[in-house]
Amino acid sequence: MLYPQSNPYRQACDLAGLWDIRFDPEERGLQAGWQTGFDQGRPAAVPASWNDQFEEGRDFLGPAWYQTHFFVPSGWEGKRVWLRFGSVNYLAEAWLNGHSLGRHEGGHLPFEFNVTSVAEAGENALVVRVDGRLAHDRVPPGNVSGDPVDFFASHATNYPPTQFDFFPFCGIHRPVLLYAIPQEAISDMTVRTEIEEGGLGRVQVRVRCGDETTARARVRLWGHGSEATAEADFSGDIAEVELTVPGAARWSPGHPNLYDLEAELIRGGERVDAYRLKIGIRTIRVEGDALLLNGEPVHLTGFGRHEDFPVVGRGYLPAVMVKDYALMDWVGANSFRTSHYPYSEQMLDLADRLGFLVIDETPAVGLYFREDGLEKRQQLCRQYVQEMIERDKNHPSVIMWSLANEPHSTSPAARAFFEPLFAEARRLDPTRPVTLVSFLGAAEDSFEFCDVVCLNRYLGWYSNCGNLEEALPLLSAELDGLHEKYPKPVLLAEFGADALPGQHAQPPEMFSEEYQAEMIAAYIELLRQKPYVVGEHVWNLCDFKTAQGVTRAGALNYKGVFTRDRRPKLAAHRLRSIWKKE
Ligand code: BDP
Repeated sequence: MLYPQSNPYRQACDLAGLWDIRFDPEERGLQAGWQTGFDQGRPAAVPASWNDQFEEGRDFLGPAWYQTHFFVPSGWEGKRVWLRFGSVNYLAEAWLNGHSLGRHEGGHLPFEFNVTSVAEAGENALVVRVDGRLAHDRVPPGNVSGDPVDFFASHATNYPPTQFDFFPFCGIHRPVLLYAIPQEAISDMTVRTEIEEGGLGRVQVRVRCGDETTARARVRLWGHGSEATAEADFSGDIAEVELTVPGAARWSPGHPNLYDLEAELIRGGERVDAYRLKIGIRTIRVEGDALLLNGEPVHLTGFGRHEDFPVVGRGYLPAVMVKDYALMDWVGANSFRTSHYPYSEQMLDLADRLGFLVIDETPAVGLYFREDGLEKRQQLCRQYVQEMIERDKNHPSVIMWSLANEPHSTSPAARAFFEPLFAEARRLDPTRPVTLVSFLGAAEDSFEFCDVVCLNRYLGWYSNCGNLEEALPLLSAELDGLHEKYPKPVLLAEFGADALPGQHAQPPEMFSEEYQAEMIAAYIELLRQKPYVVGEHVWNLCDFKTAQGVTRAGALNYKGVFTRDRRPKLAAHRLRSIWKKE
């Protein structure tokens, strides 16, 4: 899915601002006809989570209704007009001027509606109903079954009852864009790159047009002293070209070289549409125990993280995004995982530009495999894989797809659940490794399908508490055993300890900044002795908001090496001294 952009053929406008919101705990809105608009709305910021904007909104998960009004800009007559939502958590249903536009399930991924026939020349009323409630047949699911078999003991009594360790923020979380495209328009582009020996870059571009077309596609690439152009007719709605770039400037974390690439639609010698992308020429593959970027082994240093900040919750906040890259750079990270859902498009644009490697993860966290609702959960997971790959396939920064985090099962059902998802991911994108992230023996059968074995381990924290001497040999033996069974590269995708900022202890003990720093450093030292380990991702970059529960003081997870307001703990300095040396 292409992000809306403005150029002589396309225009986009952002509907961000103060919308009206009305909570509907008794679910009267649909019957009362709020679809056409409602009274007694209060101002609410969009994009942002609603939870920390209102006293009674904190633990309210919906449904809530949003409304706003807008005018379609002049000059859009004769164009196709679309309305695009970057992310609404969790279930969204929208109406424009009382006409139903449709619904979308799942936060963190975009969806859009063609509103050409329902948008008015005058003022337009947009209404969105958002339902973020937790349910067993939603993904991620809630602990609603009440059956302790279904969830971690530690999350069993959470409030709100999540089946995952982060706050279930609700609302319109990313930009809502109204945009216009020509009647005949480019609807998708897929870019794949290869580098031949001798440094010749090959850039394959597949252009899709909204409908079958007799127009021609022209693709131009420029940058780093090169220029290339190719043209092709469409066959049906697809046109494919290949461009070659001698001596290509490869994209990598140290050298995030980007090229400009523009596809144009040409009819009778005239340009009728154009779309521009930034692309990077690079390859990524797994060979034996190594992860190869541009043919060279790469070792991942970095974090699992969250989109989370006080007051805005999970809302898009560009300044924090920029700050987080500055912190990751300062500490010497070269990568991160979008735990536990795809992040904003802008986050990936910056990763391309600043040179970070990204493991892009679907929102399938805390999955469980009881029969009840299983089919629906699987169908949602499939949808997420498709939507994520469609959205993010052209980013050079994205080096791997993660299909789930910590599925809760050792049952055979997990295997049957994941096998088709891996196949789907590989069908959609044969160029990137695919993985899922496992924990404590669960779903490890599915490692068979993974290109890289990714796992989360907390020995010295949740087990062998405070005793690293005991924990480390166990971890070491476990990693060796796992690698023997699955001879593939291994990434430790999470490890870490909670540290209360300002808490100190010598000798180090749990919850002190010293213990967190010691534990992280000791893990890294151990991992570096294993030639098959291709990376270390500390959990977490920053402290983040969780549901309330006995293991989460102040409803925060304190495993950040930075605080929630982005101040370094001792561990950040320690990491910097390790990673920056390299
Ligand atoms: C892991 C989860 C992560 C949690 C972390 C923790 O993947 O979401 O926040 O544990 O307990 O199991 O801190």
